[in-house]
Amino acid sequence: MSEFKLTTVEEMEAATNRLLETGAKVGADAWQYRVKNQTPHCKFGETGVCCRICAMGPCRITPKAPRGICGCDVHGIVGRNYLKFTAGGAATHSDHGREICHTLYESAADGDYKVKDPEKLIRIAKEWGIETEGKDIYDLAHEVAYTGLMEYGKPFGYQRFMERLPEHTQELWKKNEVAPRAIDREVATSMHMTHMGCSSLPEALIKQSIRAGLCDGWGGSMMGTEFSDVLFGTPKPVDTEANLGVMNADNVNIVVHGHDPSLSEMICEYADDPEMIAYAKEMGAKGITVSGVCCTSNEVAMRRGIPMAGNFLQQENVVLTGACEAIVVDVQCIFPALGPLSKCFHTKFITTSPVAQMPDSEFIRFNAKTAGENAKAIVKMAVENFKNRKPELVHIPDMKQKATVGYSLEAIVKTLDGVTNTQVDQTGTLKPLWDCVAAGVIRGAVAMVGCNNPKVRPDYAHIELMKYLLKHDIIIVASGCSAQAAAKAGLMDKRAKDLCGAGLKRVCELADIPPVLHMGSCVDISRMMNLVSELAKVGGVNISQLPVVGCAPEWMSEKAVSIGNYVIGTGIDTFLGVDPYVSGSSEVAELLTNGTRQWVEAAFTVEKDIEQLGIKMRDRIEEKRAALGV
Ligand code: MSK
Repeated sequence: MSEFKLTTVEEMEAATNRLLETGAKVGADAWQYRVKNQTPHCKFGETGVCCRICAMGPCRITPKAPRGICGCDVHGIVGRNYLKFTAGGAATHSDHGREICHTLYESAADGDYKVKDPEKLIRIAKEWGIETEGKDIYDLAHEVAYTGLMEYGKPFGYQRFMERLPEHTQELWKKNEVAPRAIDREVATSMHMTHMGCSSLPEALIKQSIRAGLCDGWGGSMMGTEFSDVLFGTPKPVDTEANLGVMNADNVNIVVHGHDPSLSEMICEYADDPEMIAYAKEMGAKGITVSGVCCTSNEVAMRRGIPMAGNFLQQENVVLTGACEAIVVDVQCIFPALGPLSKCFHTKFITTSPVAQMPDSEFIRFNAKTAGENAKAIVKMAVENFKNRKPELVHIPDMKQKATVGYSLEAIVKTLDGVTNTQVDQTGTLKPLWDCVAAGVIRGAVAMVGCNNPKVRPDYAHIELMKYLLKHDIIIVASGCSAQAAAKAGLMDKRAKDLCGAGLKRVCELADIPPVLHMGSCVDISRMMNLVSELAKVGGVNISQLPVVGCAPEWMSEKAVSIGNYVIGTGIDTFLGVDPYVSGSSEVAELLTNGTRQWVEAAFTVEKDIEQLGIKMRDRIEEKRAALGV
């Protein structure tokens, strides 16, 4: 076995700089330059004190002008902005979930989309009280999908998945009026509350932010995850590779980017088609390589072992290699910059969703009914573009790491079951994990999630925090671009166990796992919610008592704020490395960093010093252990 060495952020930055040199030759723009044009940022926006929800303004709060024209103070303005931000994220994740429900509704035995995990479908149907006996699996799939779609607009009741939670959390949510009702209702109510002349009371606005977040985490996102598993298979551990070196100079390179696996799964399917591979050879290539960026990459990596070319701030890099025949996108986190950038190269920038249409792209409308046809057309377009490549511009950084990914909750239960229980009964629960935590072999867990943000040195916070926590026997579950940062560095290689403290290293050896477990995309943070919920039940404690915290050190999107709200809403303290535009209001900041404990037993910590962020998380985990007496 070759010697194992982590890839450093410095090495990744050097690779990026080399790609920017190619970009300079063809007059390409890049986020690194645009950041310079946009900084320093507007202080009013940055602190959240600018209001433009009506046409009397915009109003900006200063010591000399402490109220807007309507009389709203800074706390109301900051709180409203925060709620709007959350609603944007909850709507986005949940609409992704809705699309997956529709795809499930279109599934058919002879269609492009099939049910790959019927057991999971039956399990969910039973959980939801849907009769399963004697039903054709596709009739059942349609009934479950329809029931899921009704979760968006039902007039009464709470989200069905809420019943997965320990009684204590369910009661707490109902008592404090944060229990999530219909998904569309929570988003619409949030927009109603932030309309001119509605709520300006910080408590009401922050409470609704939690509720809107919870309809995402325990509603739209959870359905997105669960039904993607039903359609495309529940992830199991699988080997893959990560970083730009996964692109292949001899092959047609197709990069999938975005979030919805309905598209990327189909692209992978057709790129594997012998007919398409033969066509690629006819065009002078040796084959077809599909790799991914952002969360759609996580989806296909988890289920198919498709390599991950990079995360959010690496999306322009794949085009800058000069070896990308097509970057195919669906929804979310796609830089509009990819349009003009692709024009500097031979790359086809292919948009596919009516939700994410962009200038300088070729639009091939992707739809569940014509998915196969659409995917074939896209792969063909990429193959035919190989001949347009300019060899003098091709440079793929020789940089990649091995990674084992695919740790769904089901896979974690199965894998960890053998650790402490090998001689006794294998219960198929999280009891072995609880035993490891209670015994202190593992001190606790951190859910590392979220994006890159140029405000933080890209990937540095993710990687350094993970290294620090592993050393202190704190296991990491990761998703989204955080997971990709870990994979690029090598932290998902099982050999990274040597970076762990003695206890965690032993667990990694016994269970044969990497120390950072890849749990999927950003909607898959719902997997983490199910994990803590089950762990609390097994341990006989409340979720908020677990030595577990969430962390998004480089977050940037509205979705991340919605996630943060549902993670604290579920009872898990969450640590952020970027301020969510609330520093302008002492009242809103106090509510988010402390006040929410009265409703959901958890709150945020914002800490921009990455070293301090790590120390604070570890301290919180140890505090929870001490309080539990373990
Ligand atoms: S893709 S939301 S940059 S994690 Fe899910 Fe990455 Fe953040 Fe997008």
